[in-house]
Amino acid sequence: PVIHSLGLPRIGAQRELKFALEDYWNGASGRESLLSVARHIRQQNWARQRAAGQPRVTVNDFSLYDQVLDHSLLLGVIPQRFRDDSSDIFDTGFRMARGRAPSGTPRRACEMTKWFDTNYHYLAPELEAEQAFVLDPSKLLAEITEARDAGHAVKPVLIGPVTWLWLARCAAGEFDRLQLLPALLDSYLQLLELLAGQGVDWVQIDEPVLVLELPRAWRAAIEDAYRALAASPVRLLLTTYFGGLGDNLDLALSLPVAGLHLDRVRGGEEYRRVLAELRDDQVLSLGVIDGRNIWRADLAALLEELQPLSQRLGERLWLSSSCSLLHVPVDLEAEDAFDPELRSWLAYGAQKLDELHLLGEALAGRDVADALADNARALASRRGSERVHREEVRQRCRRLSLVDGERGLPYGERAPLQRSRLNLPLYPTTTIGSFPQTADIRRTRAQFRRGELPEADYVERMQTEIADCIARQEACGLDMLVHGEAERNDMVEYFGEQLQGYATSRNGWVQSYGSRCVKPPVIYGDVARPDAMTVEWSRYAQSLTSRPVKGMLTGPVTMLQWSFVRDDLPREQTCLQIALALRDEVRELESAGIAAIQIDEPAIREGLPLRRSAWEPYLDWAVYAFRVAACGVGPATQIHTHMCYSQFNDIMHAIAAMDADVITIETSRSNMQLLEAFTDFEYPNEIGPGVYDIHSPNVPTVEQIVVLMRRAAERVPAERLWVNPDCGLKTRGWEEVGPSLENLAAAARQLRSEALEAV
Ligand code: THG
Ligand code: ZN
Repeated sequence: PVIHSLGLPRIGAQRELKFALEDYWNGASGRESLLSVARHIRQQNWARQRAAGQPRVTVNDFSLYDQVLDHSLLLGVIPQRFRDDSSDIFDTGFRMARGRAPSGTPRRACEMTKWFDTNYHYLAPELEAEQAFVLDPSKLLAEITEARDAGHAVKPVLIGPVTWLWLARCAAGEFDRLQLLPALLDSYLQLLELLAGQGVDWVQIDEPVLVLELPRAWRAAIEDAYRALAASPVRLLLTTYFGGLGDNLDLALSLPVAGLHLDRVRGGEEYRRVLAELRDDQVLSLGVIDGRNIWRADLAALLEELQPLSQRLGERLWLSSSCSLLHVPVDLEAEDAFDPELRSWLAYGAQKLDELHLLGEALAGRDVADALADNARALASRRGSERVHREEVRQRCRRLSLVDGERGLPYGERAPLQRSRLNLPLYPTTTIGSFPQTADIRRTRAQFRRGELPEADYVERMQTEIADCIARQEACGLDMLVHGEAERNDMVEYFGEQLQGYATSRNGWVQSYGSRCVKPPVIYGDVARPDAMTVEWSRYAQSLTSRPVKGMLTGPVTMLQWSFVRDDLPREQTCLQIALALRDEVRELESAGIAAIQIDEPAIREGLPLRRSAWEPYLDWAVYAFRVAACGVGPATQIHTHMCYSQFNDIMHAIAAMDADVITIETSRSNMQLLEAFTDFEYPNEIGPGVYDIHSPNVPTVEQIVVLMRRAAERVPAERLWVNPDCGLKTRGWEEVGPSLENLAAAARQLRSEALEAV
């Protein structure tokens, strides 16, 4: 078989690209040093692919910020507001991504949103109804030349026309984006001809939309597109991932393309049908190594499956990861956080290339017995490990019943109990949980982590931060306070560090967007909570004030969604285990006198399966898991939840079914439009529509907040409204947060007196 890559991580093993980008953006270094770091990462990636037995290296998977943005630039699709600017074209992409760059005028950035069901964010292309496409292949061609100069044969990767169009937004009024397809295809044809002229034989063309349930017009677009591109002289590897093709399989098989890539990990045995119908001159590429997770593959099982295929197809069988390796960390060699046993179970990006290499060697009849034995040993160790299986956790899950997801009293009866306990005014004010993470806070945490600060000193420093945070909130006049989360790094990692069955890496970075990365913790075993996680911090904060302090937890679905999950247990089972651990934490907070507890679920929507037909079963278990976490408390304890970055309309029934007493949501940028989902649905419980856009450095005025809240009060009875920011404040500075929260509290006071005058 032929081994190839769909794409490699591009942040560098030590996040070199992140630091180079940020240095460039803040003027600490020049363009040349950024470009040199980028070149180095590409060269390393290509060398790795060659060392792993790949005849062609993948080119154009690299990006300084985002591959979808690069593709828009390749097609000359630059929104008008970035065109009337004579500044450097090099910075145009950064300005589109960030709203600003070292040169040029600041503008509203392009919209950023999730790449399919991953935690990676891309920049949405913005299209005009009369959009023209003007090829600018300079980046692509330069990278091809660079790879060739280093002695590599290349396989460029492009985002397919239908996927790119599917992901695009209409810049002004809505129009049918498919009307742009013919012009777009002209550009693709031109581009492919250009590549053929460069001697490129294969192009990987990514169409992950083929795993979605596509409207008929979009299926037709696929057909039109690939009929048109068949005129091109290069061979196209039509590449699909993140799922099986389902109803689109026949369509894909009917297309005049030279090869088809299928996600064997998520698509299951679907490829067997492809095998039956593959034309004699077509290549089948199978994504057999999981590009979305960090477990070592079962090579023996794969070999058994692949042997007959390899014999039958020979060089027409290609092997790769299921999807780009963008979604896994770079190299386990650069990781030192795990004990030898756990480590032996894992494969990061570089190790996945090794696994593919090994498969190729074994199928070519070479002796790789030692490596296979090593793989088998690791798998056996994982299967038999006592750390994976905890009978008491399994038993507790089995014993769960519907009543464990019930509050006992309905919201209508809980609300008065909570109101009298919490003694809150009309339009109560609160925040989402985190407060500015100052350089000092980060330094203190880092010192403690490195063992340079004794625990007692660390606790004292954090308590000082909490006291400061409480004092500032009281001074602003907020009603429900938070402790500020100075002790936390990432909202998922923090809990992953404290739960059994979870491991956190030291260098397992994965790109989230641009220069920003996350370190998803690894769930390797049954999840349990050995000790209280947040109780002492919350208890301390509550001891400092007579106002209620809200406890702050990350919900089970978000914990699951932003972690690397087990491949030996259904996701919903793991989710329930996390829910039970959180349930204990929630109850212990309640016992410690915490009267309101927030359980964040920002990822509940992105957890939706890509196929709509699978939504309801997912929502059923996701909502139940949240309720299991939340429902162990008495009716007078108020449960909050928080969601952001989401369109809520199509899952409102599930959000309501979570039955949180209060939900805070991001609304300020949409001018309360997001609130409409809640009013159309007649959301029955309390809502805090965000009135302070925390993604912007601007301080909202009292008047602006009052106007937004009046608009909210037209839609939701005032008795059920809260006043709060859009999201946590950890990325902002105190100089903005202080005045903003003062204004927020002042706006609430004004709204209260207006309400009094009205009666
Ligand atoms: N945590 C996790 N996943 C997430 C978010 C999160 N996915 C969605 C959204 N939030 C992504 N947003 C961000 C925002 C900021 C950063 C990462 C993702 C960020 N990262 C630091 C960096 O790259 O420098 C590193 C973080 C750290 O030091 O721990 O700033 O909140 N899991
Ligand atoms: Zn948020």
